[in-house]
Amino acid sequence: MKHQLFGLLALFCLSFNLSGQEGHNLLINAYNRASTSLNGNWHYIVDPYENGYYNYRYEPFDQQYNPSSNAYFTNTKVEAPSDLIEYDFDLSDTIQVPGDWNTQKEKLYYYEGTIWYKRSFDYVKSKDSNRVFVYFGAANYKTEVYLNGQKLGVHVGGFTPFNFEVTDLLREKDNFLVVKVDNKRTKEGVPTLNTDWWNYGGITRDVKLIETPSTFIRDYFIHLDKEDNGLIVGEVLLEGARANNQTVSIQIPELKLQTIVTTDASGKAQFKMKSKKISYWSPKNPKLYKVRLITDKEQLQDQIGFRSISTENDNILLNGEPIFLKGISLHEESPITKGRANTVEDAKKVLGWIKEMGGNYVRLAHYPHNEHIVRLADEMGILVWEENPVYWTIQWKNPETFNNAANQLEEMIFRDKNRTSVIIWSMANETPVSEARNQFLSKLIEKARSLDPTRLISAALEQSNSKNDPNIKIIDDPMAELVDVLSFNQYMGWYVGTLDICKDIHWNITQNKPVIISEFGGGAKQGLHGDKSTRWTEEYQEFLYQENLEMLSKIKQLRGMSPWILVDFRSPRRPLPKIQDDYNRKGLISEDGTKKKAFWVLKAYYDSMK
Ligand code: GCB
Repeated sequence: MKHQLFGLLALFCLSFNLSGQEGHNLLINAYNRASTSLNGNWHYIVDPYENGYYNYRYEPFDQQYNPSSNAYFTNTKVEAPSDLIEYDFDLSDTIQVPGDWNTQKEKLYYYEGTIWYKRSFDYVKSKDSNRVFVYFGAANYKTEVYLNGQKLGVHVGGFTPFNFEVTDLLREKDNFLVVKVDNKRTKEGVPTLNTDWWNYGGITRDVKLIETPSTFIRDYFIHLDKEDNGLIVGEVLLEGARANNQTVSIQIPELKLQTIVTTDASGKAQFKMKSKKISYWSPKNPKLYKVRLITDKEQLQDQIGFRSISTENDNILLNGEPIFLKGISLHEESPITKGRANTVEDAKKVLGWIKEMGGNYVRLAHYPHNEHIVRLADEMGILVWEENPVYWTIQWKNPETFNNAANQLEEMIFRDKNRTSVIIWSMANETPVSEARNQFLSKLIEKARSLDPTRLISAALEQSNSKNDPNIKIIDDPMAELVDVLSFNQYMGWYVGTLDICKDIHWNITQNKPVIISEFGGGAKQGLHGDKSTRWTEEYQEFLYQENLEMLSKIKQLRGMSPWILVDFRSPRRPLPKIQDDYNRKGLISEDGTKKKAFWVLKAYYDSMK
């Protein structure tokens, strides 16, 4: 009976999930679909005054019935010698897509504003009745997309994918895709004006055309049942004129599993498959299974692992066993190009360092990173914390800001819900407690749980001093009640006092939950040596790690950590010449890939836990 009830509950949750995601039309598993890459050199025009977007009365061209030929998205060409057109994409410089503009062109290093991109292409569909979508892995921050002079839509948010259908606009020859990307920071944005990372602009991830049948698999979510780890459960959603009453076959050949389901009136179907032979995914056994979804028109393949993740009192349980998360934080910066990362090679390098350090866990801070790294974490057996860019001081009372944050959260969960390595969705980082903020975050948590009831929820919170003794730290943030894992950042010996204070600090954590220290650390310029009380030396940072690890080990609920940070990263808040030179120096590895002394301290700590 209990089992049946859970089954019913699970079904309810599943259908709730799908209806919760009808707001956007993202395609699941864009990574493995039949597609044509539009990566490469695109022409670009730098437009700080948004001259190609607004007329001289500051009215947007794309909202006018007959837009002027000076509207850049029309890509108008001079035809007669007397024509006045003040731009020409094809005579303009080119830039690599994907890629941030700041590190590709010296004059764009500090640029924040609009850049227009244009790429022309021919395209012949493999079947006349097929549909085509243009898919962007990400562009920072606000993107307006036009094909052949028609607006496809707008996307807001710098780190999540979006796609638009182009079936009716596409022609076989001479298509032109024009993309306006604006990375100006705004007060109401997510993130807002103030961050501690470089505001890399541009089309920073892959662009491609995805071709699907007229009715196609738009979404699926496949995972281990929360209650019964011998059961693989899932849901699938078809979209198109013939989405209802269609059969979908789901197969996991290696487990000899196959089930055939029929979609309901809204194109959805749920399924269950039982197996006694599942080899559960874990850092020691990063086993992925080929999963196939087949309709009469389409076949999609994915690689999915099966594991359970839960908490029990102050433990984190992976496949029912307590685990300690030996981690590190990471920004999405390439150790190879030193701009925004977006390649498998970038991901291999940084995740390789984490393995070398004895780690099993990464905090992808402070926004969703590219899909390569999450898929590689699946393969390499590295557990992942993914984070929504709600950072510091968002406009908590602004409903538009909330919708934006909720939308980015939804897109992150949508893209990665089938990635086994992802165990924690983080709602926010270091946000100051207030009634409005509490409501904002509570609503995000509710949303995340409805979209994905299978993973843990957290947020990097802040700590406070206890009333009687400033050396006793507590977590009195009301969000502590709502999260599954209690995480907080602390900077003893760097922003708070010097290193001698670590001996006196204690935490009095009253919540019966596992604790992850989401950040601690301090800066060191690689190659700078001195005594351990001299800031910026490798010795100071080394000592800071020794003292902090000893101090934090006394927290009895400590179940993991992601010190700040694996690699030095660019930040305009860090101008100190000769030391910082635009880099936050809290990395254990310099931007050139050289390890600092503290790397070995953390490695020794993690190795000692084997
Ligand atoms: C923090 C932030 C992180 C900063 C770091 C620092 O608490 O969460 O984004 O980069 O401190 O280095 O100050």
